[in-house]
Amino acid sequence: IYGSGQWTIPEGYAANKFMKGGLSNNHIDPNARLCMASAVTGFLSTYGVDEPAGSYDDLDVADVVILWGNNPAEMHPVLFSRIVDRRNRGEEVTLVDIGTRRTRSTAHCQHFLQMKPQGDLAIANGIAHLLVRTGRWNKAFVEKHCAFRADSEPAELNGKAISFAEYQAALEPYTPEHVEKLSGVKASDIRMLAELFANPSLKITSLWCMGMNQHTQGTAINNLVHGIHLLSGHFGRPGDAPTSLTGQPSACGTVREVGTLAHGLPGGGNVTKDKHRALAEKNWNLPEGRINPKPGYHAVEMWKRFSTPAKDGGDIHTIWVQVTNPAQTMPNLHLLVDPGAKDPEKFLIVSDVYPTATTRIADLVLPSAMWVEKNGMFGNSERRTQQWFKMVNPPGQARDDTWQTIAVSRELYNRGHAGMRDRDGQWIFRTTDAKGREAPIWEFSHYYDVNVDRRLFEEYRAFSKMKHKDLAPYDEYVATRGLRWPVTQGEDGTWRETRWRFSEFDDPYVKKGSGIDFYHSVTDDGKAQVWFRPYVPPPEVPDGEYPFWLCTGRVLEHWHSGTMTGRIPQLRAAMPNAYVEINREDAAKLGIQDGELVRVESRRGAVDLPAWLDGRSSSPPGYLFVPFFDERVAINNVTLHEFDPFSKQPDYKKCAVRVRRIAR
Ligand SMILES: Nc1nc2c(c(=O)[nH]1)N[C@H]1C(S)=C(S)[C@@H](COP(=O)(O)OP(=O)(O)OC[C@H]3O[C@@H](n4cnc5c(=O)[nH]c(N)nc54)[C@H](O)[C@@H]3O)O[C@H]1N2
Ligand SMILES: Nc1nc2c(c(=O)[nH]1)N[C@H]1C(S)=C(S)[C@@H](COP(=O)(O)OP(=O)(O)OC[C@H]3O[C@@H](n4cnc5c(=O)[nH]c(N)nc54)[C@H](O)[C@@H]3O)O[C@H]1N2
Ligand SMILES: [Mo]
Repeated sequence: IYGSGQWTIPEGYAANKFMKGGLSNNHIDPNARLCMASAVTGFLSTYGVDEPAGSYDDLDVADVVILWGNNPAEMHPVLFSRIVDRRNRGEEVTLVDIGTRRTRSTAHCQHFLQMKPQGDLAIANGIAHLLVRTGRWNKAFVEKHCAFRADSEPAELNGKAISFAEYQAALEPYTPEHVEKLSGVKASDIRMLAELFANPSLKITSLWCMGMNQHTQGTAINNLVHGIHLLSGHFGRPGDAPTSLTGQPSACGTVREVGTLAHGLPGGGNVTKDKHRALAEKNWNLPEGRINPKPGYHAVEMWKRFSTPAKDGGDIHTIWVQVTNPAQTMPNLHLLVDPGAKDPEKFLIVSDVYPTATTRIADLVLPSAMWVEKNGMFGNSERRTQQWFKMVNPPGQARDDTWQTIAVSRELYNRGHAGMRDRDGQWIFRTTDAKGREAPIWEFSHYYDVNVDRRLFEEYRAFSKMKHKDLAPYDEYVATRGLRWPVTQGEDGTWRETRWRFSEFDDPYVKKGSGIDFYHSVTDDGKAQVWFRPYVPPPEVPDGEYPFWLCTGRVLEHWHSGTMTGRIPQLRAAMPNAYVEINREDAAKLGIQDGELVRVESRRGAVDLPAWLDGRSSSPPGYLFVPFFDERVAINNVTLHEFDPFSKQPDYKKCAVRVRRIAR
């Protein structure tokens, strides 16, 4: 199964249980591998547990907000308004934009630091270097709450412990002048950033999204940004937080918490750990040993093996795609999901609400109900779980994704598949009504006789205590606008959410008197890890043949592959087609006019599209940007699929291309 951060929590939970608990098959991975995987490995190796400690409340009180290569004016517009609107109320907030191009977000920032791709690694090390060299790191905080770490041989996610002296020595070369050479950001701006972090009276929030995660050093740069917050003590007070922003509505809730990654189990479990498999087998009432201890293939590997003929080792024969459009959004499409053709020996099932690049090459299309046409739950960036009820009926034969999974499971059960039975011989999705009778939820006409979401969520909730991600009962979410975990019950029976995790004043799991307690520490001593990670150059760098950098990403009007937003006339009219953002100087040199059709070509593929000069955003000379929403312009034929060694997340933000006019 290739799933999604746009799955509802019950959808992902049902698919995960069906695969890992039913079929003993761990080959289930979501599109969030392309999106949040590096944030996950960053949190795990820093704090021992996934997801941000802070919350959106930080944005109401921070004095400084730093954007590490993201464009929230277009990608998180509501949240970004929440920050900049503070200025209308007479509040001061300093915004710093570190990016490879000027965007609509830049226009609201006091500082714009133009960096080279991957320069972020050098910048973060430059800040740490200055804090240490000038003796202005937060010694009390570090002494009490931090330990130091660096890469191990062979490389493992948790690396090896190092001393402060070793950390200091490793940072030695990252002087502001050296960092300027590596990153392109002026030495004076590196000093300016270090001054901000050295000032204990400021409250600083860092925000990031795909610039840091879609990175072959994605885990490393996540570690480094957490590291400067920890080193300077800008952590754990309202307004002081390193906060990774999530892209999809439920990449946190469904992927990271429900554990729908190829190694995951609900509640933050890992299939390789005996204790975690045992807990899942107990909660699911499965015979011992049902869950396979070997992680399945991550997204890139899964698609490579699907696109490779069986005789050449392509051992994935069937993929069921739910709520995602890989024939447009996987990288290096010629290699991974050729949108033009599919091996006829292989079988592709696609659940979607509209015709897409992926349904076009599918062997079987399952029409699906959209969010307003079904019950659902999502979990967002700030650990908030939310619930909604269906508002309208789905048209025609469109069905809930959860129902599709359950109906297939039931059919396998009917045919005697042993995996669809629990330890007592009962169907793994057995659901009873208020009178205790089995509800025939495998028949769509009876699916809403009971609330299947509530039934699945209550089962799932039993996993949430393992990593202190405690969830409230389903009905609590019906009564609120959502609750941020851990949600704990007071003596009076009421449920209380947590806004600042690991901070004693707000998190009930923090040891009393400790102030801050990283209670899932990888070193089991309540400490977080401050990492040293070196600057490493990007995987592909422009040369004489392919002299330009290409960055890809998004625009305000469209959602990813545009299957939904492209069908809304106003949005289509506002942003009708993809374009290449090119600097006026480069355009003049190449004789390219605004709006003229050009070819953008890498070692992997080429696309033709119009040039846009002085558009809403601007790239410096030598840099291009192309959005990926337009199905007719398969820019992912051009992008790289090189990925981070720990997170397996590919880099869509930088590769080498050439651009030229198309002769007419
Ligand atoms: N309107 C709209 N909003 C969306 C989405 C959408 O499709 N449409 N999608 C959602 C999803 S799932 C996601 S993941 C988010 C993405 O949200 P963002 O990450 O904010 O947006 P992108 O356009 O993917 O990222 C482009 C930025 O990457 C930066 N970048 C390039 N190279 C580097 C580098 O080497 N290092 C660093 N640090 N930065 C670099 C550039 O400065 C560039 O502006 O948006 C979410 N919001
Ligand atoms: N070049 C480039 N490529 C990228 C990225 C990039 O920055 N650059 N970013 C990557 C990232 S961060 C992400 S998150 C991915 C996103 O990539 P995808 O997930 O592939 O893109 P979407 O367009 O969101 O696809 C969601 C699909 O689900 C369908 N759908 C909507 N609602 C439902 C439903 O309720 N049920 C079902 N069954 N289907 C539904 C939609 O019609 C759509 O086809 O793209 C990745 N690809
Ligand atoms: Mo994403």
